[in-house]
Amino acid sequence: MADGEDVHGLKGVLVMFQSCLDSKEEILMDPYLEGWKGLVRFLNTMGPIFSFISKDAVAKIQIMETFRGSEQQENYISLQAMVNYELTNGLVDLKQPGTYPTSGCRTILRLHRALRWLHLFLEGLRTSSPSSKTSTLCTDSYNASLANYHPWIIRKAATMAFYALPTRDAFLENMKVGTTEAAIEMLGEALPSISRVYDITEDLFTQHKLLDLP
Ligand code: 1Q0
Repeated sequence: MADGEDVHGLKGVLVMFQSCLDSKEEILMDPYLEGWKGLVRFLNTMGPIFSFISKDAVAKIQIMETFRGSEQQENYISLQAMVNYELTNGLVDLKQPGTYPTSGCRTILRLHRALRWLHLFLEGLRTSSPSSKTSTLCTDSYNASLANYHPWIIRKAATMAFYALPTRDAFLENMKVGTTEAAIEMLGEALPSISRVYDITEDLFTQHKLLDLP
């Protein structure tokens, strides 16, 4: 990260996703997890009503950090290395939950699905009109992505919580990049890298038939 860049603003977080991609277009685990940690910090500023969401995200980040701190850390240096290592060694429950409820592959798959929500939501925010409601933007992006993988009770709790979201202008201001216009411009610059990370992961998981891991 360049000197003087604010890691606490949304820009710093989105830049993390940009720096995930190495020269071979593999996704590096550490900046990927840093990106998620930054997003969780944002979520935590929005009030306790979102804590059931941030707790789940934190639990998943911790699973991955434990792999990165273990003797197998090199096998988790990138998403590609992880898929290769876990599949070669039979460390993933492919059809039903069993011996490996916290495999890296199934854990990253959950975050990967949430990244789709994030992209849709921020893109919605970027292209919204000043009178748009964040709860509607958030519900629409959730219904078009993550909701498809959640049981009714979680969908209900999530959509209720969305009513407590800050307004569009407060959101754009919380990004800490200056004016509303500057925040919108920043989103336009940063969103393509989120989409790139999403697409590469989607291809990787499709190629190895990992998109439905229990
Ligand atoms: C801004 C509002 C945040 C809305 C987040 C949308 C996601 C709703 C997800 C509801 C998840 C409920 C908790 C449990 C879910 C698990 O069952 C599920 C599956 O895991 P498993 O192990 O049971 O198979 N887990 C997931 O689907 C993962 C969910 C991770 C969500 C991570 C969300 C991180 C949010 C970041 C907020 C970013 C705000 C950015 C904008 C800032 C602008 C100033």
